[in-house]
Amino acid sequence: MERADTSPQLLEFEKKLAAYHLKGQWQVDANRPQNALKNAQGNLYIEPTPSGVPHVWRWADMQPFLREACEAVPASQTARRALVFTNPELPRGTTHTMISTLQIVRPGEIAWAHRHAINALRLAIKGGPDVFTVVNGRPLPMHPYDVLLTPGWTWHDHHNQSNESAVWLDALDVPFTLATNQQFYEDYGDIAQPPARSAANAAPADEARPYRYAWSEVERQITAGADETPDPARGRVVDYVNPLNNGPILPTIHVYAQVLPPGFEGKFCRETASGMSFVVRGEGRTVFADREIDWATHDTFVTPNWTWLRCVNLSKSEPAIVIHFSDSPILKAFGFYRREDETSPYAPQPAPRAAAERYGMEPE
Ligand code: 1HN
Repeated sequence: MERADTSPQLLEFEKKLAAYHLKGQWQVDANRPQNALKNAQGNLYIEPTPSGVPHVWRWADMQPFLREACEAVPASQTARRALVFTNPELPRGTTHTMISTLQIVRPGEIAWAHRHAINALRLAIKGGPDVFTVVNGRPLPMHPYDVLLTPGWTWHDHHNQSNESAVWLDALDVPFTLATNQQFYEDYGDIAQPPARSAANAAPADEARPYRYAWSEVERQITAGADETPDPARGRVVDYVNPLNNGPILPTIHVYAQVLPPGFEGKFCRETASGMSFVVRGEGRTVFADREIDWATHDTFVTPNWTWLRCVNLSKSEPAIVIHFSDSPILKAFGFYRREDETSPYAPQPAPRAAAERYGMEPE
């Protein structure tokens, strides 16, 4: 932004400040991004600019890449054979705080043991009893849609002792870890942890804390709540909860399953949290102010922070189930979290098609 009315005296003063590694706040204000919203005086942010854009990575497109990754990337080459979903409008990351990656482990392979400050979880897509992750010495099976946690600084190695490739979605707080400059990392040394856990590796609350959230249990909760009224924006929500504190299952990432009933047409909402959504089953659409994203089973899509959206189940007969990863715990920890619903004066107006349907008109 051009600065108006800059007197020679002010410029001289700023030069003097610079020699002492000082800057006036008035100078900092002048360096905001062009698209940031300003107050009437044009000199303050009034709300966040979304980081990155909505985008979908389609399962149908990913499958050949996973196959090719197995040929092109030998297990010895990398700790993890994982494809990083990179937001088209961000220098790194799926959102500005989180990444998700699609990982494949071939029969007989071990993704070697390591630990890092990064908090991470896995959502199994193709797995079974012979696919497992060892977390701080505890082997945990990865059945389809199970969620496994590797909280920061827990040792973890992944094993595939089945006859088919195992595939899962990772969700990690990598960009947040980098932004706060906390990227500690350590190799275990051996390729895998010994079967019996070592007390030296255990975090204090380790025994009590679950590292595995079985899909069978989430499905049970979904069925048990079938009669509950859906939230107007998100559908029916089943939160994943840490039983030790009733909080989110990772310090930085909250997970919930969304069930959109057949024909569900959600209301617009926006929140300061950014998110990544994995489609367990069904076909739907997420409507943003400037675009629509259609999604289907096993697709992953990103919902940037402070972005108006509403979700639609395109099927009139089947529910759609989506697992959502949100960075809301980071925001809630510091009182930053905000949400607005469709009653906000800033909410997008209904699309012409919806308006036409509502008033029984023909769309133009
Ligand atoms: C990681 O440790 C895993 O443990 C997967 O499976 C993806 C992406 C970035 C940094 C560490 C894993 C990762 C990762």
